[in-house]
Amino acid sequence: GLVNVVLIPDNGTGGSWSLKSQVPRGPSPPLQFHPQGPRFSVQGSQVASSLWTFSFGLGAFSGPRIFDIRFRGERLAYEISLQEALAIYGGNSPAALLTRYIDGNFGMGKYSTPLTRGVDCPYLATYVDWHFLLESQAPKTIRDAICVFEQNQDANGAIEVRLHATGYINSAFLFGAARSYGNQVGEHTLGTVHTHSAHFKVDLDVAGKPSSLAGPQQEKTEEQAAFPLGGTPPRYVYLASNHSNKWGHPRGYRIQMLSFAGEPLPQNSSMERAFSWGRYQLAVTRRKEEEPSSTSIYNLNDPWTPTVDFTDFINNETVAGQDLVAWVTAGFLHIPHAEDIPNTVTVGNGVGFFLRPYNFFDQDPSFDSPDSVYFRGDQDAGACEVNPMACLPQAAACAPDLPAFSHGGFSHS
Ligand SMILES: [Cu+2]
Repeated sequence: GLVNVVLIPDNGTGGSWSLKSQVPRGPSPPLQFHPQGPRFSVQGSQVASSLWTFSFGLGAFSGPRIFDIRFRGERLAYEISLQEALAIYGGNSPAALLTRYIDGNFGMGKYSTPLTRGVDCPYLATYVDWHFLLESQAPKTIRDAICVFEQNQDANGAIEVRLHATGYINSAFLFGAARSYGNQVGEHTLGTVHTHSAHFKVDLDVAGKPSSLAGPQQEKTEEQAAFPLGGTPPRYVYLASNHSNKWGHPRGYRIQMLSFAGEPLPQNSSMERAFSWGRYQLAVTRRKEEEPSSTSIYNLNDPWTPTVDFTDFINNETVAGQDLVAWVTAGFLHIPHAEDIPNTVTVGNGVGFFLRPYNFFDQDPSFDSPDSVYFRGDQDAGACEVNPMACLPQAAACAPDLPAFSHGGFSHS
């Protein structure tokens, strides 16, 4: 037969894939800084502020995770961690339609790269190196792998977990009926349709106690506490301790999801069990030492007989009054379009969930926040003693003393 050869010129930094700007530089962007110094500290892997404390880390394969999350000294969660990220592609060529990334196998920690100061995180964020020992006799370091900064210190006791997709899209050579599987985004390039799904472990310890499922539905078994994608989402789900607030309601934390995920593959696909967690928007199971993770790094090597099949966690065991773990799926459909070139933007491509106090307190705890601003009509709002905002022009009169820019390089392990 005949092969149609198309020559793609290498235009270097002039190519459509290049991130090198072709326009002159403009004025500097706004800068976040702390007029009276940072209000949190980072020591080793511990973060502490006046309201929140937690430990953080990076799983070499599973990625970001935080532990022992406390609000005003009271523990809310033992662990909140990413478990897996998945992308399933379609297309009109074998290479495109067989592409299925199960990122934990590659290593979401291992493939971290140094964050760029002032670009990936605020300039004055605290940047923390990550050390790891993997596939080597000597430890390695990824500089500035994690950043910590105060953006919105939730004095109301809420925690937000959010994941954004960005970077270069997976694309395919454009031919035939390609446009049925995405958009043309370059001269010979099809941006291929795909799903993004991520799975999170949420091991709540509401008020330091093992937490049980509560809410209008009062589920009885793990089976009943698993909510399939496409089914009616639970409008109110919260985990509660057996202690009550002042008003006699169980002290709880509500899980509020923000996701547009669909089922990654139909359940009759022979590979689907490798990421069967994708069947559920939320599942609540009993906490077990032998069920530490909803996936395995080996699931990509043998998706037909996966090492960990999440559906095995869900059986007829009762969840009432037990120590429970919530497993949350967040994702969205991505049909790449012209604006995904050269890189997918983070804006609008974020999904995740909130953990919000639900009768956990006797009233909104931000009422006790030292950040509160309160003045009356008969007061001078321009006086620093009356209104803390009026102190800022003085406190923030000098430009901050910024650390010199340095960069940790482009390597990943
Ligand atoms: Cu995508």
